[in-house]
Amino acid sequence: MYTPRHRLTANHWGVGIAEVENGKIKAVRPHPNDAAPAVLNGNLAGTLSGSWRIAKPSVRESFLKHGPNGGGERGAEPFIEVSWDEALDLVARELVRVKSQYGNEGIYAGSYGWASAGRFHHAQGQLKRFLNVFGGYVSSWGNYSYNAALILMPYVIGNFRTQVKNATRLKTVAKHGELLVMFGGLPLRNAQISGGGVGRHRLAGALQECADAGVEFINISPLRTDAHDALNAEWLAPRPGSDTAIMLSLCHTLLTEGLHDPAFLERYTVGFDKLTAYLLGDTDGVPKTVEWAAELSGLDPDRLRKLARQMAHKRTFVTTAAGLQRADFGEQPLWACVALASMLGRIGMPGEGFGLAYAADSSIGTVDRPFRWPAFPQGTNPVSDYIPVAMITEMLERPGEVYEYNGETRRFPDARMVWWAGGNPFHHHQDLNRLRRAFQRPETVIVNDIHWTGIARHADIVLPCAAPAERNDFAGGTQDNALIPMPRLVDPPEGMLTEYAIYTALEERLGLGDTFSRGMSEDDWLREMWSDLESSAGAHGVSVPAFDAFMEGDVLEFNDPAPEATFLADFRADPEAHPLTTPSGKIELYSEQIASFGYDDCPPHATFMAPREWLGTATPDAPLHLISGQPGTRLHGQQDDGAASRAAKVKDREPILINTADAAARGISDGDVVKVFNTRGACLAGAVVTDNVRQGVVFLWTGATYDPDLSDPQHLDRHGNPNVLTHDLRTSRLAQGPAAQSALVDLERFDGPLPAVMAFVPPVKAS
Ligand SMILES: Nc1nc2c(c(=O)[nH]1)N[C@H]1C(S)=C(S)[C@@H](COP(=O)(O)OP(=O)(O)OC[C@H]3O[C@@H](n4cnc5c(=O)[nH]c(N)nc54)[C@H](O)[C@@H]3O)O[C@H]1N2
Ligand SMILES: Nc1nc2c(c(=O)[nH]1)N[C@H]1C(S)=C(S)[C@@H](COP(=O)(O)OP(=O)(O)OC[C@H]3O[C@@H](n4cnc5c(=O)[nH]c(N)nc54)[C@H](O)[C@@H]3O)O[C@H]1N2
Ligand SMILES: [Mo]
Repeated sequence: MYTPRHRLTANHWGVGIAEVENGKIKAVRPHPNDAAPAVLNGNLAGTLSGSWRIAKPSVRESFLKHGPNGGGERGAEPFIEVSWDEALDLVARELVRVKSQYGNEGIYAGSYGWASAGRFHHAQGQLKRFLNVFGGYVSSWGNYSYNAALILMPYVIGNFRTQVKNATRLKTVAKHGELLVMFGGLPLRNAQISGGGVGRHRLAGALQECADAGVEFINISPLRTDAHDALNAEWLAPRPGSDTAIMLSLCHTLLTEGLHDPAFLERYTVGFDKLTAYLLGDTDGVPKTVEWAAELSGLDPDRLRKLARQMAHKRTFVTTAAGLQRADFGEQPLWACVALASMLGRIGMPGEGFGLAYAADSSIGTVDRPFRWPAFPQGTNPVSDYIPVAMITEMLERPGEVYEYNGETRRFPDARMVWWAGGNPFHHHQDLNRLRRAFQRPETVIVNDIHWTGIARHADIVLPCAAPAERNDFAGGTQDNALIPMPRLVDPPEGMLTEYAIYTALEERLGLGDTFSRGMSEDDWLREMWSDLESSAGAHGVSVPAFDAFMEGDVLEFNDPAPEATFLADFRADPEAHPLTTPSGKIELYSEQIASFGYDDCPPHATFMAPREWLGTATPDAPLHLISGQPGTRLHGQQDDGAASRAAKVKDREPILINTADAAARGISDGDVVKVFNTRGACLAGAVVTDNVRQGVVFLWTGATYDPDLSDPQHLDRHGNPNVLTHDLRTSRLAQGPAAQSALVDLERFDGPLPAVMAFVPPVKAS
């Protein structure tokens, strides 16, 4: 048995030290350097050897018997276990067939998802390199996290990824700031993760420094716990979806009370005149007063007026959570936040201005890496077609039809084969009943996964793969300053392959020579990637240990290249020498380019538009606003059978937060199972009755493994996946981002016989 010299384990949620006994991970202890280790590490023990693990390559019964178009229903049929030879022959046969009938444009492998940390064994990187040498695939663009920001911000203030890298460090807020106003809070729950890995968690410490320095906090969010207790934050609980109105009313107050900064607006922005006309109501007859915003948000108008004055008189930093833009017209709160900060005139000053998506990633606003980490090279994709990532259902429903996106008119590809590795659309996508129907359309669906997740259950061919703790790799977060050894801790279950081994076997079957593997072993690649790192570190005057020493050693930390970064400090110092990458080189409070697209769902300046579903349109049938934020006990749907994830469940169901008054009105007590429903779907969840959530709002975490009861007319999800309830409309035609947070539901106590959760029972036919 393989015994590593030490037992570091890493994933997107940080580093842990594993206790291994008899070839199994018994427990994961926090790394001593990490002051705020993630509870998510608690899921690892057990999840690799539990019943949920995919044991063998498996093929959907009708597909195995009759081939593609051979009938049966994806997601409803059992699987038959087959040998690796059989499974890989089938995959090779389907690849050749689809390519010869439809070309590589017939293969969709956008394959969105978080997969696992690890620079080499990255599921999407492996799949994409393989398909690139096979002639390419239709890809996806953007993400579910902050798609509206990715598309909108280049018009307003510049590339969003650059903003994240250069984000104002919270350290400077502690030093210079006085007031931190947080739209959507800064939940530590979310800051457990950083994409690609995180050496140590810094947000709690950084906020503590602010609190110790006397910074005041205001949490504007339907959920009180979006600011943790140590911050002593004032809690303002608006209706979800009303933030743009709130921000515009703050702008209106600054303007009418002469508290704005005309010199800043003149020098650094364009379009303030157009925004002014809108704020004053010249263009639509509605002045954006605090009374107007109070009506929409449910907040007190006097409190809003006072807030505008506080922000003008104190050194203020404003943050807007990514969750706010995962909603109808999600572009608007981002733009309104920039407008508000521009009117305050303090952008580019240490500890002031604004920041977006803080807490969505542990490292934003706390640290950055000094140079790029090495990556497994993906090569180039000969197929240029792609879809905006959240249009997966529409792509499957409407091949060949046109859609609008970011100023373009595009056509959906005709995907005959779908290949997913390292992501789970039956976790991340909205309106899962509709997705399920759309998923019947492709001829062939291939999925690589570790567990029997929703996507694996909707495949034809399932390729099980080795998990991170079962392979040699190293982690490095895209926004973090640490490289972390990930030595293989335990052997994979017998007969399990790594994805690299899968593609190497396919390359041979398909006669691709060694174009995928270059004839190299996994270890060869790791060493080559390490030597790339030695070069890039060397170019920065940094030396790194030799690969073997690194893998046997501890976390390697580098210095933050800009520990006191202030976003846009250069631009503020000299806007001519450091123009923004926007069309005008300035902050665009009005965008001529967006105006030229003529989208009524994304006007050319920050605009309040009532969400399609929100408390303002609530009906007796759907009176409650459903928020579905990130779960504190796992990453999305990953390791949902792990101890930390299971411990939070109520009678095996995902917990749903219900306000005390809403629960009382329905005769619901803490610990009851409830049925949550609307016209799109229904699920069971476990009631947590609390005053921490605003009245009229219910909060159901994402990530309970999809578990539909197909005998129920609404395909009742027994486990509590909020995406059976969310709508599948986009933020707007500009970004075509997901808008999960705009959904109305109702709920009732579930008094029927409680069905067992079947999510962790493999859908495999006994042989
Ligand atoms: N309602 C609602 N929906 C949401 C959101 C919301 O706020 N509300 N948030 C959205 C956001 S921000 C995001 S980013 C998405 C996240 O959506 P996803 O990233 O799709 O969610 P995960 O559960 O992380 O899916 C990763 C999958 O990869 C598998 N996996 C892990 N490691 C490996 C590996 O090495 N190889 C292979 N082949 N598979 C592996 C896991 O088993 C899991 O099935 O969800 C979105 N969905
Ligand atoms: N533990 C854990 N951490 C995670 C993840 C995970 O799955 N588990 N996922 C990671 C990923 S991929 C991402 S993208 C980030 C996402 O990070 P965020 O997008 O910041 O996270 P959310 O939880 O979706 O939203 C943050 C908060 O916004 C509030 N909110 C929702 N709607 C509104 C609104 O209309 N107005 C106001 N004012 N507030 C609102 C909610 O109360 C919610 O708690 O989290 C990351 N962190
Ligand atoms: Mo995300």
